[in-house]
Amino acid sequence: MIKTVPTKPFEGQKPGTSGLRKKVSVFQQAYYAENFIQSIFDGLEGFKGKTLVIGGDGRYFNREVIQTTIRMAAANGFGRVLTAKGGLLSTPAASHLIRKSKAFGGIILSASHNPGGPDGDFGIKYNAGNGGPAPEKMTEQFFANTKKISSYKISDGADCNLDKLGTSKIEGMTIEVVDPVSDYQKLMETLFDFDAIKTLFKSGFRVRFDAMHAITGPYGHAILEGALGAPKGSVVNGTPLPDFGGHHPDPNLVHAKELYDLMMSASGPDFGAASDGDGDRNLIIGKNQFVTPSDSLALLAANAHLAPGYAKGLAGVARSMPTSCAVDRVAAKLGIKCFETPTGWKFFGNLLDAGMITLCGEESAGTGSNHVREKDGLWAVLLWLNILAKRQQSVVEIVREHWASYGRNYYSRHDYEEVDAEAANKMMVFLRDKLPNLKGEKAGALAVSAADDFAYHDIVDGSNTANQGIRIVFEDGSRVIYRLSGTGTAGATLRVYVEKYESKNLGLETQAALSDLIGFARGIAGIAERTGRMEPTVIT
Ligand code: G16
Repeated sequence: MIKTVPTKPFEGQKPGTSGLRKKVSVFQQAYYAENFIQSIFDGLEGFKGKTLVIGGDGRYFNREVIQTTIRMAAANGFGRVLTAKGGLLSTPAASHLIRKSKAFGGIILSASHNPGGPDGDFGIKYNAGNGGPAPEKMTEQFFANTKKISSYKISDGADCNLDKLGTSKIEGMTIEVVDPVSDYQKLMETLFDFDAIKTLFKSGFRVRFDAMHAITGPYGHAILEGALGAPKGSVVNGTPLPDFGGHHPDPNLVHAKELYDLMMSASGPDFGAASDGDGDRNLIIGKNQFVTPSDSLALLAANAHLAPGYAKGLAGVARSMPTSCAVDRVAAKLGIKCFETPTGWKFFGNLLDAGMITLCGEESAGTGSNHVREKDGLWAVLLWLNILAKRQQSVVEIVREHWASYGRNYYSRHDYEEVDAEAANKMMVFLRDKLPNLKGEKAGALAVSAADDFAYHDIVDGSNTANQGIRIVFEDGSRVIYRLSGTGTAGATLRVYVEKYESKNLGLETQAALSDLIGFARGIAGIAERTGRMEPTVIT
């Protein structure tokens, strides 16, 4: 039976960079998840009888909200729900399933790289029929709906058996539980030279893929160890756990330190990689060579033609504004366009849909292509393996050759986590006010040539997005950028991005190469005085 349950608005159900993310305890309040899901459905038009994909990264509370979402989808009039065994779908696999099944859209339950478990984070986001995160206009509508919601619709039918593949019904709506990996694997087989990668593994090449007890474990086992023949044990932490084994599933040098240390040791394998909670981010480390996400994007763009799926070349590329300009140099050499978008994968969607770009990426460990409308961690790993198999060189050789021909964009991000939100906001206002007076200011010998608050005009749909980060550009193209994170769940996270281009000095230590710019960034914003923090929490 379908019930209409009275409810009332909750404060602050505003979706951030990637949907609504809050502590599990917040989502566990009565009707909290229901309110947001109903606000999403109320913001959509024309879905009656259509298909909705539902999946999550397996974190604590995933199963409960999947059942709730299924019951609410039935009550609101969807014709079919597609979900995967255990309710587990990586974000890129969900994007693919939406596209392949021509679904109306999808609900993805994840807080991405944020910690899980009862004290961790949870999240809900909506992806549209193109497989990509809902555009700004839609998320604004969802938010507006949360402020006026008075009831939600739900079926009181029984729970769906998520552990058995097959079809069942609730209120006349069909529920199909599918295998989470097989469709995604088939897609990867169309893009990459699996035979070449198999031969690479047969030759003794060794890989370690750290799935961080998150969603990519089953995908890694099936594709890397199964289809491609990497030795068993190449995939570690491959069983998804609701609390990610107590770890923080963020594939960076802090949270994947064990992998990093192994890759820097004499006994390490040839190639190391990791992916995050929901499988859309990637970390790439060669033997003795960490590859920054910005460099990885540039390297993949320069070498993508070596994979069958990209053999015809790239239509164009895109990067988020804070991502280093390394890929711009590759685009210039290839004679293709490079677009600069605000942070957030949703901004790539229109460019991908319009066929204007093939590859895109962000400094926050996300790289992807037109094969889905999300960034894709395992895809990036497979493209790297395809390139390594074809070039028959090590990661370090490929990276060094790249820098030798394009120069090197030294790059680092300094994060100040859980700072007082009011202090952080005030600092951004202070910087914004200071913009007109920054020209000519010096960082060491370098002078500021331009400064703005990044605004984006989407040439596909004509929309404008303002206040996307304070950007200070120096005369040699070096940059200092300030932005407040849109994915944190406690206080504010201030991100300071620092970049310097060098055409000749290619072997410097990164923080040393950037030291003048780092001192400048801290000084003009008054970070210590305003936030009480002398040093960042995380440096990547
Ligand atoms: C999300 C978006 C990314 C974006 C990142 C930024 O990542 O999907 O496109 O780069 O947020 O995070 P922040 O606002 O904290 O800098 P994810 O992996 O958390 O979904």
